[in-house]
Amino acid sequence: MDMTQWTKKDYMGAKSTLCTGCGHDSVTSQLINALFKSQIDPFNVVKLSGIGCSSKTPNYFISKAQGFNSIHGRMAPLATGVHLAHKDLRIIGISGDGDTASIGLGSFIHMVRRNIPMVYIVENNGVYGLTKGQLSATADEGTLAKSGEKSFLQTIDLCALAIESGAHFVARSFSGDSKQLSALLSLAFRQSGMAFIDVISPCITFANNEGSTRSYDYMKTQNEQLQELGFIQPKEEIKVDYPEGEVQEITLHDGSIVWLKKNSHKDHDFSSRESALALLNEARGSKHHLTGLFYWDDKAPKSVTSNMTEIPLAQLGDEIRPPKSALDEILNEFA
Ligand SMILES: Cc1ncc(C[n+]2csc(CCOP(=O)(O)OP(=O)(O)O)c2C)c(N)n1
Ligand code: SF4
Ligand SMILES: [Mg+2]
Repeated sequence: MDMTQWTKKDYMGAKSTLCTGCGHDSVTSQLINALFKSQIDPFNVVKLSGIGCSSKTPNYFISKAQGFNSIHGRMAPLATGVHLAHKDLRIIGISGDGDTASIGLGSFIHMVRRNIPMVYIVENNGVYGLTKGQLSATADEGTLAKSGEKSFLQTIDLCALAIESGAHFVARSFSGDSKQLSALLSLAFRQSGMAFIDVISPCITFANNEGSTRSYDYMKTQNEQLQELGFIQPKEEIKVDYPEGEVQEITLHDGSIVWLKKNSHKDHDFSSRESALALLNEARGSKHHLTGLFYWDDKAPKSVTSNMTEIPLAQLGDEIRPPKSALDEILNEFA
């Protein structure tokens, strides 16, 4: 395929109907950028979601792709089914914190265990935006909802849970950090297994109040980046001025380059599950939102379909039917 076959327009979708300033729209913009830069075949994409403002967003990118807006919390089993039926399709799933961390939690964990190849994005605002801002299970302890309700329960950290459940690529970003988010998305599109990105995405209408730990103001002061992250596509000219020392440069199989400059957590080894979990555990107690690439094992195990036929199940024809001679043989046994 010609590397510049697709234009940015090929990745556009319908006009967003979300509230102006919603973080989810920024995620969509970076998704379109990363898809375009990665020259993903739009006709080979399947967009999946559950229910929520976040789950509406697949409608706002790649109109040319196929899509299925499912029921609340059921994106994970849907993705598993899509992959089983047609393992050659590229799955992009968009979910919300309510969708994934509450009603869909059980199926999410099992989908991660099965390593269903897809890019799984949670647009995490700590509230149920669509149903008027109730606190979700990812709301930080002590955060204040617009209604005045204070969260007193421990938060569910979806990144830690994904690592614990066996994910091989786990990162967190902020919808307002276009550089970090687009680099992480571009990297996620190169993973052969499941790539999980939790994006803190403020709800301007129900979680942008004083006392909320997911408001734009809060994120501006409390976003702590694990590493500075850059991504260079195979045919791009490399003109990044690498700072001296502390830079990890990784060349991927297709020639693209990822560079990571360690920031505050100099000892973090992103290839170590233990190190990633310890880091997330430590961050949970602090007031900061730690963003970056937490865990990446590029030798990901195979997915559930690895031992299946090369031809996608949906395209199997006569191969799955026993030939007439085999049926005759069985019938003759009863003759
Ligand atoms: C089975 C079921 N239970 C409850 C609802 C109501 N409901 C719709 S969206 C939603 C939560 C959405 O929150 P989230 O997934 O975080 O998305 P956001 O709107 O915040 O982006 C709920 C509880 C539903 N649609 N279906
Ligand atoms: S209610 Fe919140 S999450 Fe939903 S579209 Fe508006 S700002 Fe976004
Ligand atoms: Mg939400």
